[in-house]
Amino acid sequence: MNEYLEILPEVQQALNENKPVVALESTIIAHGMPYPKNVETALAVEDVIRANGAIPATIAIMNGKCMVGLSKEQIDFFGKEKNVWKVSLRDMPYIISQKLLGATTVAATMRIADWVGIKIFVTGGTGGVHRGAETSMDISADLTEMENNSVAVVAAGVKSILDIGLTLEYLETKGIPVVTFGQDEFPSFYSSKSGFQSPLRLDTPEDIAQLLKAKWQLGLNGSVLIANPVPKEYEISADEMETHINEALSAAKQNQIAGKNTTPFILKYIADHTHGESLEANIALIKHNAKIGTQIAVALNRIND
Ligand code: PSU
Ligand code: MN
Repeated sequence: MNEYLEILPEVQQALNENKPVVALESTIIAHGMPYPKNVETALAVEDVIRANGAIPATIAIMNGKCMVGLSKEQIDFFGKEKNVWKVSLRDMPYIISQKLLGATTVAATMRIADWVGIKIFVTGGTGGVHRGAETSMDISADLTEMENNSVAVVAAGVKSILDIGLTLEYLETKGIPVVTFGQDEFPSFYSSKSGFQSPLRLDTPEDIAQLLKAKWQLGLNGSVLIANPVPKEYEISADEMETHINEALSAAKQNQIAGKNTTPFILKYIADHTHGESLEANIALIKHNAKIGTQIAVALNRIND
């Protein structure tokens, strides 16, 4: 395994000393936001994690290795470079053996984080069950991966480009707790509302850390989806987003977008058609997730000592 892993010294030291480490994905850098906002955001998110008492580890693939922790220069490189694959689990062996550049999705990032013992992973939004999945069978490997390893994910819910109801059903089937931080309703990324009740609610990072400790000590392996609503001042109403989402979905259909291109196409379409408003919300919510996620990582570290 070591043959395929490269851990940044700062991250390795934190792991050795049992200090809290928070994982970050790189698909959001390479495919989720335009340059230079993507790089600025990735670096700002790392700063939030440090300011709250943990070490950030942005994960990506290069030179045949899973990189756990990137330097500022490497983050800038991934943000600028055009030739970066979006790498989910099925793509990993190809990208690694061919020594290509890979930005890791939630699924691939979680798997790599799990290998090195990182317990908390922060992102913007995860994949899920797509609208129309009953005929397309498009269910993100992010969900199957949540069943397979014990890394908790902090996200602002799932975007309503997905079928939120089916996504919650799927998570229930797989035994994955879904906990919303500080409110009863499950959030939908741009909006704190989704029309769906959150299966669980907790109001402090300490309580969430206690839930994680109990789950894993009970031998209930698998992830926990921690939903952290977008800060109020950046929220875009679910009704307003619905119009953009429907347009994006029909554009995807017209352009015969399928498979792994579906999510990036829809995300880009929405970003292009909401005049930057959605990008600002996206940046604000991921920083907020980094803050709450780090507080959970620090609390978990304390109670596990
Ligand atoms: N949803 C978002 N922003 C993102 C993604 C999803 O709101 O950046 C990215 C993440 O990297 C996620 C991936 O893991 O898309 C899911 O892709 P797919 O639906 O093809 O599994
Ligand atoms: Mn898919």
